[in-house]
Amino acid sequence: MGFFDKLKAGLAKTKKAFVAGIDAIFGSYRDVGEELFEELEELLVCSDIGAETAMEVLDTLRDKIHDERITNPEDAKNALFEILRDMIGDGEEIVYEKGRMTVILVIGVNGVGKTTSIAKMAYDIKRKGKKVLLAAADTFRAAAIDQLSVWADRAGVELIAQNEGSDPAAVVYDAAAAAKKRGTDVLIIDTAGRLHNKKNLMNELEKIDRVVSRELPDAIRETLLVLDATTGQNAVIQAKEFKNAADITGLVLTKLDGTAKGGIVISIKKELGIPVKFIGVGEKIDDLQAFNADEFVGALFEK
Ligand SMILES: Nc1nc2c(ncn2[C@@H]2O[C@H](COP(=O)(O)OP(=O)(O)O)[C@@H](O)[C@H]2O)c(=O)[nH]1
Ligand SMILES: [Mg+2]
Repeated sequence: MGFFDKLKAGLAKTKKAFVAGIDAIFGSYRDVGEELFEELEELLVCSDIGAETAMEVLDTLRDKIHDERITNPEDAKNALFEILRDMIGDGEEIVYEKGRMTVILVIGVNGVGKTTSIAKMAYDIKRKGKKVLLAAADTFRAAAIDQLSVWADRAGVELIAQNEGSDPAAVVYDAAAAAKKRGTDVLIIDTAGRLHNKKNLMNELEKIDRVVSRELPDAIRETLLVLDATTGQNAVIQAKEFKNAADITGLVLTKLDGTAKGGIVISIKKELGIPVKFIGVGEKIDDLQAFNADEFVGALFEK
């Protein structure tokens, strides 16, 4: 399956729940009046863009309909899609520079898809001819280290790990040293998501951050927060917590293929002020895509 088809297939459930609902509403009225707006309000407020964003979208749509003197529902629907498109913002890419290492720290709660996303990223970056090294800084469970190791093999990249229970910052220290020695282009750090409280999480991430800053002072830094799209607005709440603990530079939104809640992509940048950089559309190694707003909108809204 090609890239765009995979995206389309991944968004099929969201399309069915969200876009089909919009289509049905605009298709069932002859003019753009209060009744249509009431139905639309109900759909948007109950969708995963969140109530606040939904109201803002509706206000903007009313203004646009007024300013552009839109009278037929088909034009109004296209105006709505334009508003949603603008809200998504543009995707931002990870920065790579020749001769300069990029360090990607990957954070997020347990089970959201950190390890799998790291493997997918590593696979893609390696295919582009760059040298990738993984650091297994989720040291809570031996299984987590094993899992990353299996994925590293699949992606064909090297891994730095220590034993279960070792200090994550020590793993990162080892990885930084190895990366320098081996001429690594991209170092990706897997972290644990099961830290008991916010203070703990903050300390852990700060410690890792200090090690990277000290050992790799010239590196380009990225901190990606992984969010599980199937959790809808809860993902937004999680992100707000993590924002207090780290300088997040981008989001990875996983499991879009398994959910009708893909509408979250529309509001997430507005709500958090952080761009979505990758989306996960399946469990296989090539099922992570750099986020591109136009492609996303195309896959979601086009027939
Ligand atoms: N369907 C689907 N499953 C995913 C995706 N990303 C991750 N998963 C699954 O989510 C589960 C947890 O992933 P894992 O990487 O171990 O999460 P971690 O605890 O954050 O490291 C695994 O079963 C993955 O296969 C995705 O984009 N789509
Ligand atoms: Mg993991």
